[in-house]
Order: sequence, then structure tokens, then C-alpha cells
Amino acid sequence: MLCNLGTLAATLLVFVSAFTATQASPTQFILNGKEFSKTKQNDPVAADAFDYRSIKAGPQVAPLFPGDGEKQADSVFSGITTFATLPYEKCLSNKDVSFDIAIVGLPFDTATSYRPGARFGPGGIRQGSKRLLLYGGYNVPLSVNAFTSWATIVDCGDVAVTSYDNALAIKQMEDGHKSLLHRPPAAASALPPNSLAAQFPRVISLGGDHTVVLPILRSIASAYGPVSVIHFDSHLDTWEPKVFGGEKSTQAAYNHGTYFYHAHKEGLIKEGASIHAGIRTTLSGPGDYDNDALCGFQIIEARDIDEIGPLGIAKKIKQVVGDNLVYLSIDIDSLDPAFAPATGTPETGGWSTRELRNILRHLDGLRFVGADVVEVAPAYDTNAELTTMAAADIIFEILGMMVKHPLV
Ligand SMILES: [Mn+2]
Repeated sequence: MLCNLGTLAATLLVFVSAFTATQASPTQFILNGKEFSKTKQNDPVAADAFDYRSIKAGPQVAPLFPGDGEKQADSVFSGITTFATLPYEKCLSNKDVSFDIAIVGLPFDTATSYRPGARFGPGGIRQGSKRLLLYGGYNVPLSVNAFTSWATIVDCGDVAVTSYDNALAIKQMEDGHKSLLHRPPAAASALPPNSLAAQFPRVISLGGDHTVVLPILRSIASAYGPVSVIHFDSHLDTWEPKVFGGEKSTQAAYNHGTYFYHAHKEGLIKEGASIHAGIRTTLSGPGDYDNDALCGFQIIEARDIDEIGPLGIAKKIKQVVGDNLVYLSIDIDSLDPAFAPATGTPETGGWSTRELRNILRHLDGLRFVGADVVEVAPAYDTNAELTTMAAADIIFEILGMMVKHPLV
């Protein structure tokens, strides 16, 4: 009874908030004590007034609680390994499988400049994620349990990627991502009609070297047009091919240090509203930063955390992307090698896992259309699986934020 009253009160609050907001002027309004202004591209009134807890759809219960009378040994430490023990669905070969959030692996690593091995990243991250549901999956700082929410979350396995032909592999990843993105979400009928959430599910990709983001952004643009990008990395990844040793052939120009250069040239990134965070790479010269700005990015250096703290970093990121639709790409090398040694191009002087997760949680409320964690190369990890665990926990934070904010 109390629960029902609580639900009723929450529902009424949503209606009252929405009603209050509609009474304000068409361009400026105040909601929950915050001042908003509308833009053509989005409507924060609807986004903020919409309470994800009121959506009645999806699993509502965790897919698995270990030790709870199961018929066979599918505990967190046994059974077939999927991301966070989520159900495995053959989404890539069956268009009828529906979901709201898909986990998919992109086991591609034939465009790396230093250490190869990220083709084993998807498998490694799944292994590192086994413990996520041990206690039920509730995210305390975000106050959400993605696994018992309205959202149907599944592990779609990996896109079949050739390791012999990069151009073909990039096409395979684009086609695979598009096939997941362009299908009705599972909770479509329970979400506000005509909302983005009712049109497109969201995909979280497990890399793979960072080149995988080029086919992902091509797919994202096919649904949403150009989007803002938040890019956590120790490297710029906007290098011109000639700077990054990629001028030898057409195909060599497409690698894990140049994919953002190409994405910019192809118009996949919203001009001037994207940002790198965690940068500490050496450069060919200061001109690399000029080229980076031409590609539409602003920069937060890793060392900035000493002056402005995690909160200051999150604040700057939010200022840059605003209310735009945002794609979130996280190179695990944004973490210090002490916390994530298993990566393609490690750089010392990075953030701790705690700091990065804190920064991410302060981005709660942004309009994420999709995300990835890339450059996890498990062969260089410690026996304690530090890197793969960090990657899995980062995705745990992203899942929480996505579930709290369906794209209205
Ligand atoms: Mn990178």
C-alpha cells in the first residue's frame, strides 16, 4: 500500500512538474528550482520532468541473483560469461530481438600503433564484469539499479570482424552497429511517444582499438545526425594521417590515432561542442593542438585535476556539450597505468579509477546516445584483472546514467 502511494505521489509530481513547466514562457522557464532555456534541437522541460521510475516496462527484476535457489550453477563465478551475467541474445543475426540498451563487442585491433591485443578486449571486459551483480547491482551514488529498471539490457555478443582487411572490418562494424541501432526499443510502447528513447535503443560498445569509433559515429549519425563527443583519452586521436605515420596508403590513414580527424572531415561531429579529457600525450609540436581545435575539440589535460578537481573537470565538460546529444568514448588509457596497465599505448600521469568514475557520475543528466570503452588489451593486465575490472565498472556508471535519463 505504501509503495502504491509512493508511486502515485511520484506520478503526480511528474504531472505537476510538467504542468508548471508548460506555464512558463516558451524560451525561458524554471523547473525544480533550476533555470532552463529551450533550444531548437531539444526540450529539457520534457527531459527533466520525465521520471524514469514511472516507466513500467522491462525486466524490473535482476536477471540473476546468485544463491537464490537456481536450478543450476549460474552464479557470478560460474556459467557462460556475458557482461554482468546479462542474458546473451543473438541480436546481430536476429532483427526481432529487442532491447533498450545493448552491450556489443568490437574485437578489432589491426590499426594500433604500439601494443596490439585489444581484439581480446570484449572478452576481457566481460570477464572483469562478472562480479557486478554479486550484491544485486544497485549503484549507490547514482541511486539507481539499471538491472531492475524499465530498461531491457542484453549482451549481443561480438560483431564478426575480419583481422585481414581493415576497410572491410570498419564496414562490418558500421553495419553491425547500425543493425542494433535501427530497431524498435523493447520499452518503446511505455516511453513517451515520439521521444528519441521510443525510436532508438542505445548501444554500449566494448573495444577493440579506438578506430572502432569511426564506424560507430557513422552509425550514430545515421540516426541522430552530428553529435557532441566527450572523449576520455590520454591522446588526441585527431592527428592528421601524415603526422601519425599514416600517409603510406589510403588504408594506413585510418588508424587509432586519426579516426577523429576522419570523423570531423565526414561531418559526424557537432562543430565546436566536443571535448577531450585526460590528455597528457607528447606531440609532434604545438601545431597538433591547432589541428585538434580545427577538428572541433576543446581539451582538458590530465594534470588539470590537481587545480580544479574532478568536479571542475565535469563542470567544464558540461559547459562544452550543454544540452546537445552526446556520444561518450572512453579510452581506458585515460586511467593511469597503475590502475589500467593493459592497454595499447599507456601514458603515466593519468587519473585513478576512483577519479574517473567520480567525473563520470558528475556527468549524470547529459543526453548520452551511446558509449564505448576501448583499448583494453587483457594480455598486459595483472593477474588481478585490474584493467578489465576498471572497464566493467566504468560501464556500470554509464548504464546507471542511461537508465536514469531516457532520451525524451
Ligand atoms: Mn584513444
